[in-house]
Amino acid sequence: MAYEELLENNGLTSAVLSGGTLAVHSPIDGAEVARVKTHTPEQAREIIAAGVAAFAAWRTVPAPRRGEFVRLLGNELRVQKEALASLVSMECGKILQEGLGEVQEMIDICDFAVGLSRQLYGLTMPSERPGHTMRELWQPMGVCGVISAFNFPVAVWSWNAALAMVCGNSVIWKPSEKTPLTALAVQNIFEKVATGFAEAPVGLSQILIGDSQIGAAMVASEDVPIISATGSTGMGRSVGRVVAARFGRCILELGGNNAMIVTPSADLQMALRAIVFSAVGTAGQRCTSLRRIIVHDSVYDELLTGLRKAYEGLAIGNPLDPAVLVGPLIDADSFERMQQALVTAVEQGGIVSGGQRVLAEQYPDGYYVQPALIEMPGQSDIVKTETFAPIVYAMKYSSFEDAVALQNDVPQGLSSCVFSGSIKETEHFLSPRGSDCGIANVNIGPSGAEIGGAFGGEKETGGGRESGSDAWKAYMRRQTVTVNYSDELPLAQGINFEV
Ligand code: UN1
Repeated sequence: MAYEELLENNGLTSAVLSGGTLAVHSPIDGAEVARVKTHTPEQAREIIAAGVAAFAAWRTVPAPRRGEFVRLLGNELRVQKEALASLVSMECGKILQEGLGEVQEMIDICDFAVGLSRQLYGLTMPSERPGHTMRELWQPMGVCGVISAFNFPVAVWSWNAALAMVCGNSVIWKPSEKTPLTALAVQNIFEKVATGFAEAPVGLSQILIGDSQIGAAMVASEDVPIISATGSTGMGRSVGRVVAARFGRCILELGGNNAMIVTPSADLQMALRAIVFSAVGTAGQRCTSLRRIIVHDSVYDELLTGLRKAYEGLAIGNPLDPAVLVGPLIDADSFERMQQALVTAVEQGGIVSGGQRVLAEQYPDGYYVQPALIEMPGQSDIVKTETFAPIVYAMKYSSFEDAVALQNDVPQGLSSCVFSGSIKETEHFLSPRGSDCGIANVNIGPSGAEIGGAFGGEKETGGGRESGSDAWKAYMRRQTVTVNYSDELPLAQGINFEV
């Protein structure tokens, strides 16, 4: 399908896109697909002001009505699922199956948020004073700024926006400069739903398009009490500092360096399938991608032989072709960083298979690679570094304690997993002496989390949690309330203070 048709199916006609300056390229072939208009600093201020005004109205709409709005948004996403997923594939290069999965995650979080809109529960607690009650209220916060990365160009917005909106907040979304088209497509869907919903104020969710300076204006603004940022650890470090300096709240979802431990009792066929999906899926460009395998000596050769074979048979190519499993890297810079990592790995004792560019004749400006499998003598610096590409480092272990220590001995702490048939090993992995990550899986890979659980990780991953469980609490402020319905004024702790 021609790119123009993909755009038009998402309401992005040439009239909508004309006059812009931000060039958007498809990683499929490097072709310039569109030029998108960017916002000026003045417009960024107006957008923030509109977000503040929208919040003032939205917070008074009852939460279940806010949920009804999100329900309608989920329904519209169902209608647009194929069209939006194809655009996601075209703009960020993930295969269509994964594009469809990404839009499904949006639908799932909308469903979750609808139920949540009737369950923003606070606790009640007994007061120590006679004739008093105590309870907690969860109140809306204000504007929630969302910064998203190219690799999940639409789902990350929805994990934040669906929760933020049922919690009574307004939203401003700064998408990656590499993927503004999918953001505009989502904004079209949002506006269609908002136009038909009387209580939805203008500016309930807006987009802010531009470079990191435009993002910085939002990050620095005292009118944006929550910043939820997904991306590199470097980005998170600078965003986190600025937000902390103004006592704002950050939800950071940064780099991962996710490992799998494969023990002697593991189902090796299952482990192999999980490794391939999580290491080469999205061309290794998920924050949850598998980057390290820590394999017991006794099964190492068998597993590696199987993996090499599976890697040789991988279908690499146009992500819109249903037979393809591995699409392109996002751009030339990403390819260069991958090649540099391969060189460094060899310097540090690694033995590399794969990693080379493929399909260069067919796509001179598209960066397709054979996923790399690198055997490492130990966990050297390059293994501790997140390279956003399909590279998996393989290391051996002999004692399970050592394997867990190796898995934890990296700066990042997002996702982790163990393949084992031994309850002693799997429970050790899930114990306080086990994985130090935000996500710890048994007999499944580190990527592809469901929205029902809280998503995020520790250490350099930033500590934030999005999506399911009680992650919604990060989008609200907790208010402790004490009411005196008696005729006396007793003081807590039995203090006597007669005036
Ligand atoms: C990301 O790469 O930023 O668990 C998020 C997963 C997806 C989310 C990835 N549900 O792989």
